[in-house]
Amino acid sequence: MHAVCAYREGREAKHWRLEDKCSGPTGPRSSYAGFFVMTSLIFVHFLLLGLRVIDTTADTWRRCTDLLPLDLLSFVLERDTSKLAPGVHMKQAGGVRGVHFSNPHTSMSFPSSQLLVNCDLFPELFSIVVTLKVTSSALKRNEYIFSLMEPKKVENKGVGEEEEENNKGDILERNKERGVSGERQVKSNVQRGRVILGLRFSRKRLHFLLRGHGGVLDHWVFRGARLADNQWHTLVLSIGSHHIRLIVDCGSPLEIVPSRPLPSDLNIKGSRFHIGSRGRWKGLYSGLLRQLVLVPGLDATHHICPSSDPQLAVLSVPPLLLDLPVTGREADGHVSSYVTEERVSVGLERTCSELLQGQMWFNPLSKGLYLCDGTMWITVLEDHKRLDYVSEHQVLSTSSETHDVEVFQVQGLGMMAAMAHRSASGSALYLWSDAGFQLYQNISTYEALAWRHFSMGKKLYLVVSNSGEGPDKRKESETDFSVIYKWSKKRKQFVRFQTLRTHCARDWEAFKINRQTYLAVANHRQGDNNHTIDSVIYKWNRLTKAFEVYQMLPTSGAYDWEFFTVGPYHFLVVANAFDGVTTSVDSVIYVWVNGSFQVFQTIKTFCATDWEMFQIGSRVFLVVANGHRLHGNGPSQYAINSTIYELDMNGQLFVRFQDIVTYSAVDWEFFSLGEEYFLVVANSFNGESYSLNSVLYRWQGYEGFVPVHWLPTIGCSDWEFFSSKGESYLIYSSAKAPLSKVFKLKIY
Ligand SMILES: [Ca+2]
Ligand SMILES: [Ca+2]
Ligand SMILES: [Ca+2]
Repeated sequence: MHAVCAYREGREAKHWRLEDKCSGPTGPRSSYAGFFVMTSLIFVHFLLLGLRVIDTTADTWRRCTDLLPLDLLSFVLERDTSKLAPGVHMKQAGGVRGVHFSNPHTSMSFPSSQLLVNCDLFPELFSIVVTLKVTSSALKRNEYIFSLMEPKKVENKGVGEEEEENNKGDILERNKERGVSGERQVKSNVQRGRVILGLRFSRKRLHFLLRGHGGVLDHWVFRGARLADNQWHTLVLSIGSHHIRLIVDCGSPLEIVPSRPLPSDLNIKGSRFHIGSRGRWKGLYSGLLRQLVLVPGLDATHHICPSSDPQLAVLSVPPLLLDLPVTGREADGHVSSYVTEERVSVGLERTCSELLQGQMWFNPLSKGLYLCDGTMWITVLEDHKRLDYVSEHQVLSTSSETHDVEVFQVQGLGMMAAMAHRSASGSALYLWSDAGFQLYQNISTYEALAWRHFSMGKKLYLVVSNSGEGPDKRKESETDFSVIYKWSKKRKQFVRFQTLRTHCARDWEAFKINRQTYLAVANHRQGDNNHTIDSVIYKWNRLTKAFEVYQMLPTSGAYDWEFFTVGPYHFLVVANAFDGVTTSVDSVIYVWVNGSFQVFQTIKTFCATDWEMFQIGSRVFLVVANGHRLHGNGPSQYAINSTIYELDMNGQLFVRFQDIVTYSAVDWEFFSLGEEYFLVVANSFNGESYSLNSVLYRWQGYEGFVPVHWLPTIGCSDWEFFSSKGESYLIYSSAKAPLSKVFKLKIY
């Protein structure tokens, strides 16, 4: 039989679709919440006065600066590793892989704000690295390698971009007279949006397009580049305010000096990247594309050239295009250079596995050279101190699928992981050793959903929530409960301590306020379909030596509690997933006032499954994992924004800081390595497949988080970060396969 909670999810899905058309959250309830926001805000206004104030300047345009190289091709191809996007095909030429586009599919397009986050002005200096193979059919057409398009507008724009197709001179600069005179191109009742920036082929020539002063699209043509010869080529195009320089296959540069400086205020707000097209059939790139990297803020030439294989010089190539078959290129007669090249890969990131044992990796940005020993990269040479990479450390077979992992330290014994296993055969505790996690203790659970550890004094406890059927298929009321276990130093085991009645509890949170210990349970659902129920705060009673009900808080399909403290103030946030009708419900931030939690702020969420609080310097952030969204009777939407909020001390509110597209996200994990900050998201489902990448994001300062690693996962249910003996690790659990994986993180 299915788990009670998991099984009902299927039923819920149908149910939601049926009832979603009726109504959303009702008016009275919203204003009720609003009332509390108002009153508590006035109160908290005074509370927060003593806190440090953040200087927020929201009115000026922000320039995108200090960014890492942005691998545009990986960004679109790595969203789902289980299959290629429609309209994208992997092809091989000369033993080298590239992708071919058969239609301008939307999956090859994304808002620029996903990579250039929280900034509006394109970097003044940047470079573009492309490895491509142009086919002969490109010779007569205009084909876009990539484009950055303005948001769609309905109004008539008149003068501006059009199909500039004439080419005068070897290197033609500023073909603008056509834009000004507007002779052939005034066909633009622009509904499709205009090119802001683009790289395209037409008639054997490479064109660089940039929307410049006065909204006119300037374009520059590199005529002598000789790219259309059916061979692989790697281009580095470097753009500064006074130069546009093209280097082909690490050869001598072709340079254009614009007659006036390029615009420094290129506004990209609302724009979209299109890879291999400009978002429509006309202009679709017909050749093969292997590498496409945007490098903001610097000329990447010296990171790539000189190269032992200049036609295929690498800054960053999508993983699925990397595995070259051993045969193929030998036919080119470069056996010796082939061997050299294959033993030393070049690029931004790579996972070291048994397959790559003995392989060297040169990272051109850090100028570091590494050797794969079968599990991790050993440093051979290094010139830079901020590199990081992720390698698979352990694949842990578990007795069943897992809903949650909890990692904690047991004094005198070591690091432990408690896993909430789905099967009725129970859950397991694992003990960490250098080889990884080993089974330590089995604990009877009934379709466990969540574990949480906490301590009181020197005593260690664990609490687990059960949701399902017992071994005798008893009624759920007999198995829908949570159990607290206490660590016995004598027996070196966890032993049963207290039982609490819960309702398909999705999460336990433990915290202390004024040296009192509290537990908060997220009751997800009672009975078959009752989601608007109370979740409960329990308080430890020192006299009775038990947890007792302290406060009830109304929740809607609660999935997660997150407790945190800012200065002297204590916050508790609930992730509300579903109210019986819709997933579009308010999640609530509570603040501790006079001995109880009161509403501080409500935030609209979409099947919220997790909140994670983190601090960077004095800044306080909260990120929500949004699971999915419903549109009327239509199918659920799983690719939706999860949002990072920042506490604005002036407004005493959490305000939107950054949206990140996630795929049925179920967990966020924040951690720091050295002086760098990371977030990893558990993407669990994209509407079709459970095999998809979880994504690791790195804090880029002002701009927020940008994706830096894609970690393949199956039905990812949880990420946890931990460190041991100076090494840092991430573990993920799978709700769809009986395995968990430990990854090792490295930073220099
Ligand atoms: Ca966990
Ligand atoms: Ca959480
Ligand atoms: Ca987690």
